[in-house]
Amino acid sequence: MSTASSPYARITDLLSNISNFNVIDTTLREGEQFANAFFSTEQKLKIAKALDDFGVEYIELTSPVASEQSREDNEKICQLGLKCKKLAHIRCHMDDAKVGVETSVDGLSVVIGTSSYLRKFSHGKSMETIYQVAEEVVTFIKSKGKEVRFSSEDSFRSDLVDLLKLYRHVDKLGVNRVGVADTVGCAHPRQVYELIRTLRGVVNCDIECHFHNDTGCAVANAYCALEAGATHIDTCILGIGERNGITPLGGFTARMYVADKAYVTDKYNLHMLRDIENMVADFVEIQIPFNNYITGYCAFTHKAGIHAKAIINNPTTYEILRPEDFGMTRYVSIGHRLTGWNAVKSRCEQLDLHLTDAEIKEITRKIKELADIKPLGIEEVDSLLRVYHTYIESSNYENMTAAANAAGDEIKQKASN
Ligand code: HCA
Ligand code: CU
Repeated sequence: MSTASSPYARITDLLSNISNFNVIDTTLREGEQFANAFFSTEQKLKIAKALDDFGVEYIELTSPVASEQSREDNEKICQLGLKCKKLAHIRCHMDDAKVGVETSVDGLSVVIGTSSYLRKFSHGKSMETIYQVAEEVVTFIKSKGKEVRFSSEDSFRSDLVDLLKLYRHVDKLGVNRVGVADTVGCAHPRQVYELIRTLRGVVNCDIECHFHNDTGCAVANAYCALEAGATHIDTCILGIGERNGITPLGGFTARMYVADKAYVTDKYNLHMLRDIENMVADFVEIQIPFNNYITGYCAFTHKAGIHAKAIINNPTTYEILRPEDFGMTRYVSIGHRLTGWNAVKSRCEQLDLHLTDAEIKEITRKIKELADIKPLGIEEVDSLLRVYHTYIESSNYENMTAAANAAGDEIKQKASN
């Protein structure tokens, strides 16, 4: 039976852009809205360069009308000769557009609030006024030959009919992209899928999505948006941004790598991720969270005995991401009460200590006994194994239990000195 006619054949998802998407990293715009961010010119240049080397397709910069320094910094970034496209974020306002088109960016990311909250409590404009301003601003930017994206802030709390009408209108005016923004982080994947799929049927242009992470859905929402036909995803390094931020570049990369490893490893320089994150963490004075995707200190640490055993036999058993692909290394933690003798055996092999399985089981018993009082660091475990090995070799002890106990005593003694 041919694959095509097999009832089990994978159904080609015509809408999905899982293997065909662009990243718009907005660390230099949304990220600047993070509580601790105050990037110097030098820092901005370093971030822009690193993102370009990593391979993102676009970087978004702060509005040139935000401040004189912001405008100057944008110019400096544009002069770096980066491969990625540079965008500046502006309000949907002719004053901003007039300044924006005079700068060196490739395009302008225009945004206006469309939810009733924003229309009432922020800019106070009716939907009719929004249509008019949008038309004026988009037409003007296009006439100046710049790429233009039109986005609606708080899209998920906006009236669907109003929203689709507005997007269709700007699409007809020739925008390069429309943007959907979950400004308050309220959306969940199914909602995202439905809105983007509907929008895909309404506009011909590309679709950009921007997800805040207030309820922990920012990566999943980005993925679902691509499945439904979105083309561009906004990210920030470490997910920094307003409040608790947006889709993190690292987490998004992890998700997409699992979906299409060849595509993602080919397109992005994944080994750079850790350095980029460390750099930004340093600039904004935060620590990399322990549970950070890919680069969190325990992202590739395996602990429980049964996990460790399987990981040693075949890492794929408990690893969906290959640490080597990200320049990371795997670590099997053994100095604790959940340890197992297979992991201890593997460590002995690494240390070139020849012990029988029975001897290893005995020292594993000792590790568990010691670790019931306090977990042991890897150096302590290593020295316990070495001492035990010497004792076994010397045959000074009547049996392996006595050797293990003596080795344990020696390690305890060392620790208390
Ligand atoms: C903001 C607005 C924004 C804009 C997103 C976009 C949002 O915080 O100033 O331009 O698509 O989350 O709505 O970041
Ligand atoms: Cu935002």
